[in-house]
Amino acid sequence: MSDPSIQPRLVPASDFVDSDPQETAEWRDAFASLLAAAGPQRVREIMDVLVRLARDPAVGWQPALSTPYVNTIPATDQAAFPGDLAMEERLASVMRWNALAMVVRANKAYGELGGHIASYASAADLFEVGFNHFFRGGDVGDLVFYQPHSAPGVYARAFLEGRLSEDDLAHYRQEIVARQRGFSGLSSYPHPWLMPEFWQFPTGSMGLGPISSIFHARFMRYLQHRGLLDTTGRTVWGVFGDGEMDEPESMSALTLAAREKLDNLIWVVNCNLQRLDGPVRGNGRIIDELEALFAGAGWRVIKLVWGSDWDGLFARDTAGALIRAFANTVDGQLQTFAAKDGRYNREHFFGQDPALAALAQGLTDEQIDRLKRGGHDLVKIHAAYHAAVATRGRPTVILAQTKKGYGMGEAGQGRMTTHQQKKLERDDLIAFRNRFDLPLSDEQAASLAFYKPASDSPEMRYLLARRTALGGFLPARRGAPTAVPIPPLARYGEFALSADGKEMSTTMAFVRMLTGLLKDGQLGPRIVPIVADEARTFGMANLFKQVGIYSFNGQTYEPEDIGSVLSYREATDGQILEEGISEAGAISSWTAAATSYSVHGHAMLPFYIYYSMFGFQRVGDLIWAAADQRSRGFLLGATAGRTTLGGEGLQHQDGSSLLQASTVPNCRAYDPCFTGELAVILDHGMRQMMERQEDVFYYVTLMNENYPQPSLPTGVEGDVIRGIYRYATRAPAKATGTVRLVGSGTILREVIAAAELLASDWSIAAEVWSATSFSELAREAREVERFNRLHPAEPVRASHVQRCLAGDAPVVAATDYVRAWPQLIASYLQAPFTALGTDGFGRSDTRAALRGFFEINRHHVVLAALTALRGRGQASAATCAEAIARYELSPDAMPSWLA
Ligand SMILES: Cc1ncc(C[n+]2csc(CCOP(=O)(O)OP(=O)(O)O)c2C)c(N)n1
Repeated sequence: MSDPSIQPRLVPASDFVDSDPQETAEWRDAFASLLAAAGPQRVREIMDVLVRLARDPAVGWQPALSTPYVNTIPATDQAAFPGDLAMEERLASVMRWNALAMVVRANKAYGELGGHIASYASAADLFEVGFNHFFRGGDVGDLVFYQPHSAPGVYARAFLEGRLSEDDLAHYRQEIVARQRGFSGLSSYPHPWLMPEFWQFPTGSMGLGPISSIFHARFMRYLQHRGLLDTTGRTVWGVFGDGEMDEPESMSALTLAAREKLDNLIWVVNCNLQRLDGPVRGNGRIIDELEALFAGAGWRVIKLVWGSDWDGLFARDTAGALIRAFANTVDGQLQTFAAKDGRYNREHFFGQDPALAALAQGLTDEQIDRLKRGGHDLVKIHAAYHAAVATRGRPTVILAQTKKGYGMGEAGQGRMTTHQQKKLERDDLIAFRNRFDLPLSDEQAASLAFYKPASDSPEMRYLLARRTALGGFLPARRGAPTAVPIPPLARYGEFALSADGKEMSTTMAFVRMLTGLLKDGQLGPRIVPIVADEARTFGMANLFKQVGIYSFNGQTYEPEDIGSVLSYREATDGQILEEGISEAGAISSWTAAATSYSVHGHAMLPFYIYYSMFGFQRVGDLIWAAADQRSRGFLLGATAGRTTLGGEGLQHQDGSSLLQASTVPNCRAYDPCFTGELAVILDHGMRQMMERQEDVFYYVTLMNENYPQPSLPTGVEGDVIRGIYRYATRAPAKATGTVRLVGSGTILREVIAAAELLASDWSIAAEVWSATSFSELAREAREVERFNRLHPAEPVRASHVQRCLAGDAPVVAATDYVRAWPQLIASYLQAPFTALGTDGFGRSDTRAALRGFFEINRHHVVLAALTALRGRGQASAATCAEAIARYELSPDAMPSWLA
C-alpha cells in the first residue's frame, strides 16, 4: 500500500531559537509547579500579567494567533453525552446510506443529474448531533443554514421522519417529472422557491449562506430590541464548508457579529480539508488559518480536531510527540492519511519518530484506520455544541476536522476526486454496507434499496422522540401570517399625486412618503429603512432623529451635532439599519427583514435605498438568493440612470440594473419619471406584498434630478402598474406623419420635449407614452403570446402593450438605460421600433452633455422619429439631414459604446 515516494510534508520550521535552554527550562518548571500547586485559574492570572508586560513595545512580542492542533475542549471538561450513543450511530449510518443511495440512483437513471455523496459523508455526524440534540424546531425554533451539497442527507432524515416518501427520494433532482407523476421532486440544493414548505434559506451559492446567517442573527436582535418580537433563546446555526470560507461574503461580516455580541449565532465549519478540485490549504492548515481569523474578529473558536479514541493517546503522550507531529503536518498530507489505510498511517504518521511509534504499538492497523477525527465523533461534537450554546457575549465557530467521503473507502474517502463521485460499483456499495453495518442484503445494497426501520422500531421511536423534544421537524418553512393593512395613499402621498408642477426629485418624494408611512400606527413599526452609508446623499438625514439608527448598545458618545434637529441618533430601538459601506451586508439585512413574515411569522417591510449601480451589478447573486427565498420588500435604486447622475462617471452611472432586474422572475421593476407614478407603484407594491401576501419584491429607480412634477392624470393608476400609459398627444394642425414616443425615468422629459419639437419644427404628430416598466409589459406580453400559441382555437388575445401601441405608426423609445431594456417589448409590436439608450461606459459631465453623448436627448429622439418616418415614406432623407444640421448632431462621433 505504502508509496515510498510520498513523504509527509513538513510545515516550515518555526524560527524559534532558544538562546539559553537552561533558563528556559527553569521558567518551564516554574510554570509547571504553579499549575500543579495553584491550578489553572492562578496560571491564567499570572499569564495575564506577563502578557501585559510583554506587550510593551520595547519588548516587541507578538503572540502566536493559533493554538496547538488539538481539541479546544479537553476531555476532562467535555459535557456528558446525553443520548443513546449506539442508537445515534445506527441512525447516522441509515442517513448516510439513504443519502448515498439517492444520489447514486439518480445518476444511474440519468447520468447527467449530478449530486454529491462525499460532502454529506463528511458532515453527517455534525448534522445528526444537531438534529438529535440542538436544532430546535417549531415557530420559535432555530434558524439552520445547511451546506447546500449536503442536501441529500437532510432529505434522508426527512424520509425517516415520514416527511418525504420513498418516491420523493427516488425523484431527487427530477423536479419536473416528479410533479407530473404526483410526487414532490427534491431540489438539488436548498431552494425555498422550489420547496416552499421545506427549505428556508438558499445556500447553493457559496458564501451567501454564511453572510446571510449573520444578518439573520442580527435581525433577531433588532426585532427583540425594537420590542416587536421575543427572539430570546433562539439560535442561528450554520453548517458550512472550509472551502466556502474563501468566499469574501463568508468573511465580510465576521467583525459585525462579534461587535454586536451575537451569541445567538453558531457556525460549524466542516473542515474536511478538501474543496472541489483538491485540498483547501494543501501546504498549510486551514484550521489554524480560520482559528486566527475568527479569533481575531472576536469570535469564540472551538477546535474539534480529534475524536475520543485519541484521548488515550494524548494522555500517554507525556513528551508531546503528537502535538509536535501535528504541528509539522500540512493539510495535503492529512488528506493523504485520510485516503490511506491503517498500515500506511502507522508507517508514515506514527513512524515519524520512536515516541509516536511507541504510542501506536498497542493498536492494530484496523484500529489505526478507525481512529476518528473530531467531526466524526458524536460525543466530541456534542461537547463542542454544548459549549457553543452556553457561550455568552460573542458568536462561536466550531472548526470540526473530518474526512471528505468518510466511509466511502477506496471509492472516495480522502480522494482528490471525491467531490464529484456520484456513481459506485456493486463492491463499493457492499463495502459501504459493511462499513456502517447496515441491515441490508447484498442484493438490497447493490440495487440501492432505501432503508427505513419499522415504524415501531426503537430507532424510529428514538428519532421521533428527539424531534418532539426539540419542538418539531427541521427544516420547515412556514407560510404567511395575517395581512398588514396599508394606509390610504392620499394620507401620505397626496403631495406626490397632485404635485401640480412643484419641482422636486423622485428621491425627495420617496423620502417624504417614507417619512409619512413611518408614522402610520400599524405599518410604521414594521418598516425597516436600510442604507449603506448614503442616507445623507438621498436626503434621509431627517430620519436619523425621527426614528433613530439601530444600535445594539444605544449611543455611548455625545454626537458632534447633538444640538441640531437632524442630529445623528443611535438607539437600541432605532429603526434604521445603517450598514456602513457594505452593500453585501445591507442586502443581507434586507433579505432578513424581507423574509421575516415567514422566518418569524411577523411581516416586516424593508426599504433598502442605495446607489443603483451598486445593487444588481454588485450584489446580484444575493438578490437572486433573496428572490429564491420569496423576499418581500422594496429595493430603491437611487441616483439611477447613466446620464441622470451627472459628474460621477463610469463606475457610478448605472445603465443596466433594470435589465438585470427583469431577469429575476419575482422582481417587479419600475422606472417612474414622476412622483405620482412613484406613489402609485409604492401603494400597489405594499398592498401586493403586505395585504395580498404575494411573493414578489420591487425594484424601483429614484432620480436625483429636480424638475417640475405634473399631477398624475386621473384613471391611469392601473396602467402605471401594467407598465405604460398615454401621457399626452401633440398634434399640429397639418401633421405630415404620426409617431409614438415612449420614454421612462427622467428621459421621458426629453421625449415630451421631442414631441414639442416634432410638432413645431417638423409638423409631425406625436403621442407621448410614459413607460413605467418595460419588463412588466414584456412579462405580460410573453404570457399572452404563449397563450395564443398554445390555444389556437381561442380568440387571439392582445397584451396591454399591444393594445396601447397597436398599429404601424413608428415607435421610438428612449431611456437612461441600455437599449436592451426598452427592446424587451420590441418583438410584440407590429410597428417599426427604434430604441435609444445608454450602452457603453459612463462619463463625468453634465446631464445635458451626457444625454447628447449617449444620443438620448430630445434632438436625437426627433431624429430617430424622422428616420423612422422616412422608412415609411413620410419624411425624406433631406429632412433628416436638415434635422442633423439644425440640432448640430455629430454623425462622425464615435458611438458611445465604443468610445
Ligand atoms: C459561488 C459558488 N462557486 C462555486 C460553487 C461550486 N461548488 C459547489 S461545492 C464546491 C466545493 C465546496 O467545498 P467546501 O466548502 O470545502 O465543502 P465540502 O464539499 O468540501 O464539504 C464548489 C466549488 C458554488 N456552489 N458556489
